[in-house]
Amino acid sequence: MNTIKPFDYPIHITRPVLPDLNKVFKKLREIWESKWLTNMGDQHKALELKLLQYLKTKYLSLFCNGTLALELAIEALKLTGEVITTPFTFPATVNSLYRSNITPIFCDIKLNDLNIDEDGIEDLISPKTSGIMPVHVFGNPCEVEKLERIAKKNNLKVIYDAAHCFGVEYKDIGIGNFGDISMFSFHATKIFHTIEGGALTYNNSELKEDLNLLKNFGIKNENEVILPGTNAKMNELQAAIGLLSLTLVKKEIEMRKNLTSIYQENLKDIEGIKYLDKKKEVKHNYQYFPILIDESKFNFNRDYVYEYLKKFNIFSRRYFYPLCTEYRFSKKKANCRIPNANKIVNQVLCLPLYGELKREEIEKICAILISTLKI
Ligand code: T4K
Repeated sequence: MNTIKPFDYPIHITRPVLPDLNKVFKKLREIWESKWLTNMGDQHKALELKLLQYLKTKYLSLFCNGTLALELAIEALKLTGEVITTPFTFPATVNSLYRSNITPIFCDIKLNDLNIDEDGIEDLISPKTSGIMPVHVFGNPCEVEKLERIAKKNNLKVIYDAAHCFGVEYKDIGIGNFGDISMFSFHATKIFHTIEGGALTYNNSELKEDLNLLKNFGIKNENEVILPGTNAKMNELQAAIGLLSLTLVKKEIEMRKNLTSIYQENLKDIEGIKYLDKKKEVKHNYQYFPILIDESKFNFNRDYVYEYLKKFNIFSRRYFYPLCTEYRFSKKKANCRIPNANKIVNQVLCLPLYGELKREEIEKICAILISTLKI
């Protein structure tokens, strides 16, 4: 019988980082006075400049969300046919391919970082392959150098889904510098957010104009519409929230780093529970804290623990269950071999992580998790 009492308030997987409301009012007043609400106004311009510096990238374009940004990246790079990607990701990654009439070809993942297995990619290349879309899962960078070599050798474009990677660096280089384009999500659940929003970063200056056209109906000027673009603009209120949240990111990352080490300390000797190792030469952002529960060593399987935590008012998440290959509209190829992804998808559990959490709350979450061993 467990004697630990449930939390008397819900502990969510995350909570948004919220700027001071007075500062938000001040920004709103500025916007109201300008009477400029969207279509690349002053807030938008200011945020683009700040993010270029923060993310240490050459070029950057803002969008109303990360998913549309991804779709427009695919269009800007003119990807067609097949794109090799991972089955272990949020629906947005592969849905952006389906929505662009591209068939995702699923490559297995690696057990050490849950990212696409770079060594499996070349076997999946066909005459129809136009690109690779790897995901830096949970903010852990893929092996970008290896991917670059594969892409170059096979003349393929690379779009990184860097939705979880705000502020992540590899060898002191902003993660958004790798590949042809990287997509960052600025959704409310991310360490940096604009409520909804996203950005693409890239090194090719020519993409800037194409992306501007694609996100603004293809309008070149008052007399010319030169391509069938859509509306994917970030508005001024979103950009203003971004400018304010950006000042909070450093502290949020610091707090999450401390909280992560409390989790690791409390869970380090528990047989059957593993967490991902810190990668060498990577500046992490501590966006998520995933653990892997191995049923053969731990008392229970991941789903049991997930439900058990709920009884204590703790809302962990099974990101990314189900695998993309299991969606009812998924076009899984008959020879799709993804044993690691099939194994991991039943083991991963993301535990609550956000700066406001207290040491005692994390210790209690761990104690409840460990208490399953005594059932
Ligand atoms: N690629 C990858 C790899 C991604 O993970 C994502 C998004 C994308 C692409 C697409 O980027 P965006 O188009 O979204 O910019 C959430 C987010 O909505 C989603 O952005 C994110 N990945 C995904 C991993 O997490 P859900 O379905 O888990 O959201 P939801 O509503 O269940 O929220 C999770 C928890 O967060 C809630 O239980 C409580 C807390 N929460 C949430 C919201 C919205 C709050 O406290 N306040 C809030 O306003 O997808």
